[in-house]
Amino acid sequence: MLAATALCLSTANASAAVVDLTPGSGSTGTINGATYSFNKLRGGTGNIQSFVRIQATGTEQGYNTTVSSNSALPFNETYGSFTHNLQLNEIPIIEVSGVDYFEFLLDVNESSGGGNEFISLDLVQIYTSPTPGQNTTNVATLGTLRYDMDAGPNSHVRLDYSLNSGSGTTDMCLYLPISFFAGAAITDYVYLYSQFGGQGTISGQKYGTSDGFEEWALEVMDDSVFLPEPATLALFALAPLFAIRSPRRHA
Ligand SMILES: [Ca+2]
Ligand SMILES: [Ca+2]
Ligand SMILES: [Ca+2]
Repeated sequence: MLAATALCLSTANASAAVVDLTPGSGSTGTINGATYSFNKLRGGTGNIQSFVRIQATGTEQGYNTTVSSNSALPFNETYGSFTHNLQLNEIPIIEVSGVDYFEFLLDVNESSGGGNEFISLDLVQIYTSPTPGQNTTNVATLGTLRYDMDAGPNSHVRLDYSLNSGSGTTDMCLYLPISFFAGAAITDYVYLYSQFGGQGTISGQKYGTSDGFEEWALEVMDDSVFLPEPATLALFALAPLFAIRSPRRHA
């Protein structure tokens, strides 16, 4: 399983990708096998459930975890019920053209006008681990790296808050093939680490961070599918089957 993951990452794009979502509807792009899209790949609306909020001025970074106090948060996360642990079997799965993806939503909040509405998403790394509640600042030790936007060249995504202004409206959707998680237990904890604001000002567009929090969320609909979806079980081999029978093994 480790060999398969390494192969997946090593065969990724050879050149840096800039996914520009600032044109709005219809904008989309792929970085290292993950799709960053302005629009949802599947219609409908459901219950949006935040799992991490990140806020700082200029640049910011952070990942989802559950800790006991604000001071225990590793980076620029916002303390409270909107920042917490997440398990693999809590993430909705979307099937597009025969490929199953985990779907993550991003809602950004920036100042409007003067170019401040722009914001860059500079890094996404996703780890899985049997251990919840981690708060290390050494992100590479969080667990098994499942996805790295910057594996190979340094890529980023450009966003414009003013296209979907307001808290609770989705500005970007991230789709990760569930095959990236092969060999994980379905109860493994998922850490989504992201960085924003690193592009600074480009042609008057101020990609640095301002105003309110950036929020990663899941959208759960009445008919959402989660692991262990029968069609996906083969990918997860023996580990998930064991986890299903012993869900508290890693608790
Ligand atoms: Ca900005
Ligand atoms: Ca980057
Ligand atoms: Ca912001």
